[in-house]
This record gives sequence, structure tokens and C-alpha cells, in this order.
Amino acid sequence: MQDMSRRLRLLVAAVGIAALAWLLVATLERAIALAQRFMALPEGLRWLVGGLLAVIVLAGIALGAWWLRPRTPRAPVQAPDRASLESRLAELRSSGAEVEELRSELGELDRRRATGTVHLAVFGEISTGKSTLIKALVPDAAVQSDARGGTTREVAHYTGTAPDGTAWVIADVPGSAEAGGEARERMARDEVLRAHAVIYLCAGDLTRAQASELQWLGDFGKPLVLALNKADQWSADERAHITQHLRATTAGLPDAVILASAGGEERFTRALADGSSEEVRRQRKPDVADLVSAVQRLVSVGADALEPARENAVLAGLHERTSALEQAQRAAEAERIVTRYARRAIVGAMAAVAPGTDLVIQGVLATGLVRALADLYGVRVTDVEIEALLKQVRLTLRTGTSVVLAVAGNALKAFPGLGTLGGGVLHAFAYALVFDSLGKALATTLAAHHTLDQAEAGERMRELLADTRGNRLRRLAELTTDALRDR
Ligand SMILES: Nc1nc2c(ncn2[C@@H]2O[C@H](COP(=O)(O)OP(=O)(O)OP(=O)(O)O)[C@@H](O)[C@H]2O)c(=O)[nH]1
Ligand SMILES: [Mg+2]
Repeated sequence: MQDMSRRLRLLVAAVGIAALAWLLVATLERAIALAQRFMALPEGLRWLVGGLLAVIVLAGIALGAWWLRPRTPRAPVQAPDRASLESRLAELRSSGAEVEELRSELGELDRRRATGTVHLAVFGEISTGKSTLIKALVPDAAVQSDARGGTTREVAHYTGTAPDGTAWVIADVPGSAEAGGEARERMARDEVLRAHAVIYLCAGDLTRAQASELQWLGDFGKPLVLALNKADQWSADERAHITQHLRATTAGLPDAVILASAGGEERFTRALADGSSEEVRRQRKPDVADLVSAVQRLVSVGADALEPARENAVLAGLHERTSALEQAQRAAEAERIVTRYARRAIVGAMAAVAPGTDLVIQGVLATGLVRALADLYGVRVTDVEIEALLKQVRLTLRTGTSVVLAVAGNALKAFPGLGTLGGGVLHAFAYALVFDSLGKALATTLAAHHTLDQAEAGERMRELLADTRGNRLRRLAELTTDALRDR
């Protein structure tokens, strides 16, 4: 049988070689014929055809060279310098924001640099075996591991010994992708940024979420080993297949892709001599030698040499967190500005001697609101831009007056307290709604585009004027009541 298939393969190979040889001869013959015809051409035409051929060949070579050019890996995200981050934090603090956690990140950065020790982090989804791996790397570590996901709730550090005899500190972190575990995931990511190198554990092919987590690490330029844990669960063929697939799909993102078996507990039933059986639990023998060597290779240059990249990652992470805080702080300030102007609009409406049926936007107030918000977001606006915006707002109100007054009428019915405030309240509430809508629309547009995008602000304002969700109307009713009581 085996002999048969061997002969068949030989036959196929012989036929293949013969076909190839025939093709070669035919091509050669054709090339000679073409060359003869080329030589027979008049001289001018020969130059023309030759030139054309040369251009085609050169273009082909250029295209090939471009296609095969060495791809430079994406540079890691660039962090702002430390001094500018510190001054942003100081500014946030003076505006009342809670920045202690962010400032302590800088302290931790210095503390670790001073120790001169290599810091590693084991990162990955829940139940991939991170804590078990730590136990294998640092045998006397008291680590909790369990088949239930979400076992590790805090970041913990363990000091182990690298193969070269130096000490390294390994962080166990909470697993990602736990339902409702966003805060712990953030904690894990912050810790990962503080490490010199990262072991990313998976226990099979990468899910989309895992792939993007890996990409995130790559963006920060982390030296990275991707370890396929629980390798004991697969046959040699499956292992080879999964690792090859992991290598192909992660396209050079990790510095190494390694198989590992962190160990963990195995349970089985043992038959006893008397015919009964018993449940046996025992620790699986870990196999992490390749993983340890791969990590050692990554960090063999030493903590000092790895420090600049680590510092860049920590500062870049800090920049993101600071920006988020600045945004939140600005949004809160925008809200205060909008409320202040809405309150003035309410009072102004009551002061008008005879409110007509039309809503006429109070120009001075509206201009003040636009300027205050533009200032907050650091956007320069000209008088002409403001005038154009207000013109559009007036137009919107002219056609939308009945809608706004209807909303105000309903609010009067829904919040009986308003009715007791006397005549003119309908218009006062309507102005609260108008200024609140205009202010919110502007704040959102300014935050998103850093310019005064009149069309978008107008569109958002129209949406907000018609947005009559209970909460919002209640807040505006309270604002109206308050403003009119304090008058
Ligand atoms: N078969 C096998 N099971 C393993 C291996 N490593 C860990 N496990 C098991 O996987 C389960 C999860 O292990 P943990 O170490 O708690 O996983 P973790 O990643 O720390 O999980 P969280 O702390 O919840 O994020 C446990 O039941 C371990 O016994 C391994 O190499 N092979
Ligand atoms: Mg754990």
C-alpha cells in the first residue's frame, strides 16, 4: 500500500518536471522569436519599444522594492514631558479636582526607578492562570488561584529570582473581561504600564477583546511575551497549530510567543483495591522553563536600560488619565456656566414688562453665554461668528416658539409649585429651557471640535429643545422656582 503511494508520487513528480521543462523550452523559443522580430524593426522603432520595455521593467522593480520594504514598527505613544504633566495636575488641584491618585503615580515611578529592580507584570483575562503562574515562578508566594474567574481582586507583588540570579518583582493583577469588573481592569492596566516587561497569558486562540488588549500593550511599546498557558490540555499537533496561528494573527506584536503550563490543580477519581474509589486532588507539575528564558532574554539588558521606555509608558498613561479628568472638570464647569446664564434668563424674562407671545432671545445674555463657554474650551470666537450663531438661534426660536411654550405649559402642569409663582412664569420657564439647550449644545460642540461649529450647535439645540425627559424638566423647574424666589 505504502509502496503504491510512493510510486504514484514519483509518477506525479516526473510528469510535473516534464511539463516544467516543456514550458521552459516553449518560453525560450518564444523569447528568441520576439528578439528576432525586435532586431528586424527599423532603428527608430527599436529605440521606442526598447525604451518602453525598460520603463515597464523599472516600474516593476520599484513596485517590488516598495512592497518588500522593511516595515518599521509603529512607534510607541509619545508621552508629554513630566514637567508639563505636573503643571496640569497642579492646575487641576487648584480647581478643586481630586488628583492625589495621579500624583502618587509619579511618586511610584520614582520609587521603582530608585530600587533598580526589574518589574514584571502578568496580565490577561480572568482564569487564564496568572496567579498559578506566579506560584510557579515564585514558589513560596502565597497566591490565591481558583477555577472561578475574578479570584484576584487586587494588585500584589512577589519577589522572585531570575535565571541570572538577580531579583525581579512580579505583579499579579486582576483578570480582564470580568463582567462588572471595569474598575479592577483599570487597576490591572495601570499596573501593567508600570512594569518593565509584560507576560500576556491566554489559554487558547485570542478573542477580539484579547487581541485589542495586546494591541494596547503594543501601542505603549511594552516588551511583551505572549504565553499560551494550559498547554497540557492539548495534543502536540494542537499546540503547534495554535502557536502558529497566534504568531500569524499577532504579526510581530509580542517579542515571543511561548507555550507554558503554569500547573494548577488536577482532580481525578482513583479506583482502590477494595473496589471503591476516591477523589484525588494534586498539583499539576508546572512547565514554564521556556517562558522564563524568554522573559529573561527580554530583560537581560537590566532595569536601567529598560527604564526610559517604562517611564514613557507610565507618563503616557498618566496623560490619558489627566486628560479625562480635565475633560470631566471642564464639563462640570460648563454646566455651572449654563445654569448661571439660564438663571439670569429666567429673571430677565420676569422683568420684561409685557412678554409677547414670541420668544426673543436676550442678546446680551446669549452673547455672554457663548463667550464664557468659548473661553472655557479655549476657542477664539469673533463677534461676527457670535452674531451669526444668534441669528440662527433666533430663527429656530421663531419657528419653534409654539413647541417651547407647549413644553413649558406641560411643565407648569407637572410641577404645580411653578404655578404659584404668578404670571410670566410660562415665559420664564421657556427661557430656562432655551438657554439650557443653547448652552449644552454649544458645550458639546466646543468640546468635540474645538471650534464654533454653527451648524452642529444649531442642530443639537433643536434636539435639546424637544428633549422633554422628566429629569431635565424637573431640574429646570427647580431652577425657575429658585431663581424667582431669590429675585
Ligand atoms: N490545565 C491547566 N489548568 C491550569 C493551568 N494553570 C492554571 N490552571 C487552572 O486555571 C484556573 C484559574 O487559575 P488562576 O491562576 O486562578 O487564574 P487567574 O488568571 O489568576 O484568574 P483571575 O485571578 O480570576 O483573573 C485554576 O483552576 C487553575 O488550576 C495549567 O497550566 N493547566
Ligand atoms: Mg488570579
